[in-house]
Amino acid sequence: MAGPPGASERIAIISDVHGNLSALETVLAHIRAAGIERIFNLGDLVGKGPRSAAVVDRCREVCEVTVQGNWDAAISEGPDREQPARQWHRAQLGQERLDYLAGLPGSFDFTLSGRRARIFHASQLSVHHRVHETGTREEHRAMFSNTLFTGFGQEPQIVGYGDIHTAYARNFELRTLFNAGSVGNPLDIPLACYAVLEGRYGVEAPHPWSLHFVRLPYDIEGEIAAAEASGMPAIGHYASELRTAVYRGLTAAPLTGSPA
Ligand SMILES: [Mn+2]
Repeated sequence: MAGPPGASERIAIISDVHGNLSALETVLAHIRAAGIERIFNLGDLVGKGPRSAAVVDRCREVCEVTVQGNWDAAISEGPDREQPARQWHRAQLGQERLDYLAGLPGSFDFTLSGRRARIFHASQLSVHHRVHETGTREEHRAMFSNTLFTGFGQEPQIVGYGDIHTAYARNFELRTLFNAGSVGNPLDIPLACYAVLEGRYGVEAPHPWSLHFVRLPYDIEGEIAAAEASGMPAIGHYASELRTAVYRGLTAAPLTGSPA
């Protein structure tokens, strides 16, 4: 249970589930067993994996905050005859879930142990503007600025994001930038990943806080079997990414270019 108001508590930050229900259930069981009650979701609930509808339903049950990802936006935008994979995912989801995905906010601000924190999917500019760990100092600094996309609250000192499916954290210029990695489509280590922020939620005064990452083995072959049974398009790319954590855009095989 959550402690008394102002007590230290943990927030699980999950991201990029991408329709991988096997990985999501493994992560949620771990979060539950750890006694973590708050779950924030950095988006890309859908696409790539076979069970986007079940993932959306599960995330709506358990996530206190969910921001929109680039796949959530692209798939919910509307039908596109040029992209059969998107059509397939739209058909699985149905209109009510598509409307939910289209209506998700872009970013969310909160305070933790006296630090102002902000989460969004990809960057301060949009769900489609990608910033890598190897980006420039200027790109990383800009992640802390206010834009029309983030709104004009107090500028954050902690920024957490998803999108690149690669977990990392770095401190510079009195700020902390972290990426929560990916639950369902990790492209660094082929283990489901989530981040944990611990501190006093909503408390303006300085107190101890911490950030760490959790990596979990899950049933990759079971997930691939579910994808095969579903008749999902681009299953070869999906299976390869789950097994190897190598992005489809970096393989030599002919590709049906899909963004992370
Ligand atoms: Mn993604």
